[in-house]
Amino acid sequence: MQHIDTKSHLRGESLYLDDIPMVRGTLFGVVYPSPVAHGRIRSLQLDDALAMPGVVRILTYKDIPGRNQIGGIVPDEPLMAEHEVHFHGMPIAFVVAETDEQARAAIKKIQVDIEPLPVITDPRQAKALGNLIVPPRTFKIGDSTGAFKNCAYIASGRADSNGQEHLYIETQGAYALPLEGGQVRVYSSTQGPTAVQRHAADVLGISMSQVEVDVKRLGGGFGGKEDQATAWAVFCALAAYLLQKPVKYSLHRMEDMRMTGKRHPYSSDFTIGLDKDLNILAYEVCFYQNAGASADLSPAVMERTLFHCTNSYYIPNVTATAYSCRTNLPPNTAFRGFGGPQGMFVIESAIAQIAEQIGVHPSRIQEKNLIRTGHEFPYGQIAQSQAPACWDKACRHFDAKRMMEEVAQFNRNNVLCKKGISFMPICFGISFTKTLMNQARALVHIYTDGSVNISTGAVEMGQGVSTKLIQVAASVFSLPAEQIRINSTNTYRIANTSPSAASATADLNGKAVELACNALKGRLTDMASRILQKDISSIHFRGGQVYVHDAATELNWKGLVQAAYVNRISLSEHAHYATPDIHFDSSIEKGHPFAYHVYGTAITTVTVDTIRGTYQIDAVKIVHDTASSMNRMIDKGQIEGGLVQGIGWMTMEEIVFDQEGRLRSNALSTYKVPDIYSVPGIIDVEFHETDEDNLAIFRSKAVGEPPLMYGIGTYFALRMALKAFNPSGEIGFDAPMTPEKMLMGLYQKKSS
Ligand code: LUZ
Ligand code: MOS
Repeated sequence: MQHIDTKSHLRGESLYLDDIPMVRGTLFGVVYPSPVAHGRIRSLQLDDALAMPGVVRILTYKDIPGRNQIGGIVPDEPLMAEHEVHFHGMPIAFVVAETDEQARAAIKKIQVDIEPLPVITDPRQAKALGNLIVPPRTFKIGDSTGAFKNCAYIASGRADSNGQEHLYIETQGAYALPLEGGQVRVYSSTQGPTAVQRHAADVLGISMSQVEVDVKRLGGGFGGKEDQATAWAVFCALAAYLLQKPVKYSLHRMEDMRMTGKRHPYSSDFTIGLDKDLNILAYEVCFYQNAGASADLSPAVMERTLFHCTNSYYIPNVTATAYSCRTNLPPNTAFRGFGGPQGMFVIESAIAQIAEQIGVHPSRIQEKNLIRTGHEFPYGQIAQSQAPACWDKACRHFDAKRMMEEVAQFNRNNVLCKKGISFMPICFGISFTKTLMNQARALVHIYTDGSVNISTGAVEMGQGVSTKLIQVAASVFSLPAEQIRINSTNTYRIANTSPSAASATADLNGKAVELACNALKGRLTDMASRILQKDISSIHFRGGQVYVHDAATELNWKGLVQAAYVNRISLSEHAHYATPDIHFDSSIEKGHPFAYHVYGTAITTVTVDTIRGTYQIDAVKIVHDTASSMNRMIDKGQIEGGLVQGIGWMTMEEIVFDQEGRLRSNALSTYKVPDIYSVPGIIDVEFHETDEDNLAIFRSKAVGEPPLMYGIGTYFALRMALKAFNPSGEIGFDAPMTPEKMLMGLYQKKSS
């Protein structure tokens, strides 16, 4: 089935937040952001701004009727600064005017006097000062200290990975309307409608039952709207509530880039130990996460870093510690992979380092240590592994041996260009790491004309979840997809939703839809059995027709639905799904947190221009563990898109903050994302299809985040090419590998 939005996207007819027809009298809000990264507010001068044409009101924290607080996990994030500012871009005031332009002109007239405080942007420095968001956590299996004594090879080092701007095409924004009786309706470009509802209620000092949040679709989220869509929505809700007028705020790109958090940069130290047969015996790692100025989702992101610190490998002795460090950057947040990629980058760096030391290709070590079914992850879950199967299939299907030989031969024959090849196995756990979040609900109505209408907590952000949900209903009812519609995501229809995140949205909401549809189907089957005077077990639905065994009857879907209505049988169902069998005990850091894992292997080849430091990615060849894909076209799109986003993070996307905590890479002129010219020449995706029994919807494994981590392979392929030119250069592990860094590395001399 084609993505249901294909036609409307192509024709520009899909509706986003900015396309919602505006009600007469709508006002426009703009945030006044802090001009410094850290300081004490001495005075705030609003009079000049208030005198500007069209300005209706300027809100500060003093206008908040409820709590000035939007922290999701830790209550450490005010909606608007009170006496201190903690990052450049932190909201101080909200200007409301008759037009967007007037509001934007007015913020230029606001004057704030801030006594500067020291600005910290480095997580190690923050840790040294004791500035932690939450206490550190350690995952431990075996005895790493003892195991190092039995190692033939040991390597230590440091690995750094930078942040990443989400760059959803649709910027953040919201539109709020006052309703009667102190209620508000908020249209928000959010992955988490319930988070918006909860915080809006809290800030306004009203109940959640008074806040309706509605989401049609997003023009991309990537995690950037899991937690950080909330502020803008709450600003609009607050202004609409106080002024009793509709209020809209749609962020400009540079505002969005400056004020919102990004993927967490990490700085990490590792030690890895191998026996003489290249078995990894021990691994110790310490992660310094740059959380930014408040917690946001950082503790959860840090947790997932620990879960994925051994990537796709079995290591019997591991000690992994993570610090979430408070700095004066915008609070960093969820980004596709959610800390997992950062953890995986470090173990891959460790393997690359020790491979260099031993003088083998890293793939020898990687292959040798792939996790197998029955092996235990450091957090206690026992693997049901497709890692060796994906690796072997990739080697066979793409003839990895020949690819390796071709690279070696090319490098023997060329000086001006060098090639590199890397292998990147992935392993990603599916479920929110916070067990309670793994629940979802669906509401399914069948109308008397036979048409079907579905509501769930899933947010469509381009990933195709709506299409998959329709597939679920169409399959259970055996109806053509056109007969099934999917509603906007709305907190009045579906309550207490988890955000659309963690790659789990289709699984959780799909299972709820399946349960609801099966309940309805049961009632309709019963009805058909009474009408046709046949045994229930003989009744089947096929293509909108009722069958008895294999014979079509006179009764069709619509007739059956009408009969059910006449007989006063409910044609609506609300179902609840909660992932079974998952649990985690954080007091011992052990459990079974994931419904299942997704595996895969990417083989990447690159060519580096050794004069210029520029490079191209020749090919990325992937075997991806889909189990039984329910939509190959959508899944392939996620795999290709995830890969390219991961490559961007590892190669060209370079976030730069200056010493004062100001974002210098604050526009598309200074922050480069992959375009059609920089994507791999070849992307070859082979589905690893199995009929393995799993907890995925229709056994079709989650696909949202895992493919991003294939992009890490590009970093290491580039490094191999660099080393082919300059074997003795000590270049460290510091992503992204921009062409500039590549050039420096190519001509770097060994220091000694
Ligand atoms: N969000 C979240 C996530 O709240 N918990 C998670 O475990 C998660 N994992 C991936 C992406 N978003
Ligand atoms: Mo996400 S990083 O699954 O919002």
